[in-house]
Amino acid sequence: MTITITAFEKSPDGGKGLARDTRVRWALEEAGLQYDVRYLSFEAMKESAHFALQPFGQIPTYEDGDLVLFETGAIVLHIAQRHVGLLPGDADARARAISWMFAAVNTIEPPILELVIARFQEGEKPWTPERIPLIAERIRNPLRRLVARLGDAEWIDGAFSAGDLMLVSVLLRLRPSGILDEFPPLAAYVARGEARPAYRRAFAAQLAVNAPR
Ligand code: GTB
Repeated sequence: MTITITAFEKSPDGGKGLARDTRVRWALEEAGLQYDVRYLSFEAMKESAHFALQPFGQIPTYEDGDLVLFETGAIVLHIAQRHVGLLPGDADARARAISWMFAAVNTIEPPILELVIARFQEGEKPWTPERIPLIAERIRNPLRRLVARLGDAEWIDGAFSAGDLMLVSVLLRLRPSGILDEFPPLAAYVARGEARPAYRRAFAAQLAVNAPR
């Protein structure tokens, strides 16, 4: 049975790898799994056939036989739990790697998402110029702690894991704002993630369908 994921027919980022199918592609590549992609228009994402797979009408989804999953954190965790390469064998180290996955989507990503919304969906609102520095500070606070925790290590807790995959995937969304470059150790951490062959294959696959022509 071939795994099928969904992705934007045309990602608004033009292939910069910022849409969330990239992190799922990356996990699949790290695990050495083949997959197909069903590309969806914005209209198709809001049709009942897609709501049946993703209750909020979003991408990505993951289908493997009768199993249908949504939420990138859950999809990456599913892949990581069933295949070698993304979670340590030691039970405690595995639990810690999963903590970092949750930290990525639950602590680090929410203010990043707020910034994207403030800049691109609420850019014309009168309060936005005052709000953006407040959001930026809410982004920087956990990043300062992340720098302290990472120290000189290559990855966040021992060998590369799904925790790093999710952290890097979330942090790279900060690049367009310039905030990532305010934290050189994190910029280098993201670059290490992006240099992995599996990430490069995932990035190239999404670029192939999204690059401006
Ligand atoms: N919590 C869910 C998950 O992690 O799976 C969130 C999924 C989600 O936000 N999906 C977005 C989506 O389907 C695409 S990835 N949006 C359409 C909609 O909600 O109607 C978010 C995204 C979109 C575009 C860019 N970009 O162009 O830079 C970056 C990230």
